[in-house]
Amino acid sequence: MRAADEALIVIDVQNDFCPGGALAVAGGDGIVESINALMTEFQAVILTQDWHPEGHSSFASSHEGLEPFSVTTMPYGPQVLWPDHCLQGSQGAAFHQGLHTDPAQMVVRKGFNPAVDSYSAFFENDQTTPTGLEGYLHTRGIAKLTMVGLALDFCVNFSAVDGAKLGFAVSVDKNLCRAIDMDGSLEAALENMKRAGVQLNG
Ligand code: VGL
Ligand code: ZN
Repeated sequence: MRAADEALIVIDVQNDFCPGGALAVAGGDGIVESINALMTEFQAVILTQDWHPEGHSSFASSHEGLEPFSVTTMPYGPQVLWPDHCLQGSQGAAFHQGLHTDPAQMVVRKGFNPAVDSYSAFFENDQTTPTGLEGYLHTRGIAKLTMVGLALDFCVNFSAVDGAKLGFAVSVDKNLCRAIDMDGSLEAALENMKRAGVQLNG
């Protein structure tokens, strides 16, 4: 069993990020059993859930004439536009049915602000609006984070980098992640995490 100051953070293991989903990540469902096994080692388990309202500003469908996977400029900076995904309450937003959700003490929902996307478990994409996870972890006395899930180059990357910036010791188990990998995003994310002091395992 890991120490009491360690937490496992399982990022966005939801149907829409698995094969057959609206924003499928290749092999996304292939990590579920290993994540379940890893959960049994941790006293603290936290899940995140991408959770968008209809017409969310990160959806290409909300921007006349713009295609999914193109990049636009939001007031807070560049934003990739995605197919509609993880609609609040939908089957696509539900956790993969094989994922053990009972061991989790906390589920962090993110991306519910219609005007701002939220890749990171800690901050929305404006990089200032907190999700509350930092306070939750601090008040539980947690200092070390292991992150796994989907997608390695987006939500895992942003969560890991923010965690490290906040002073947590963050490691990412790459074997228990899968990437979208568009336009070199995976390579850039790995570099970004290394630079931020995130330990990359696997
Ligand atoms: C994610 C794109 C849009 C992710 C979420 O979980 O990595 N990627 N929303
Ligand atoms: Zn999303």
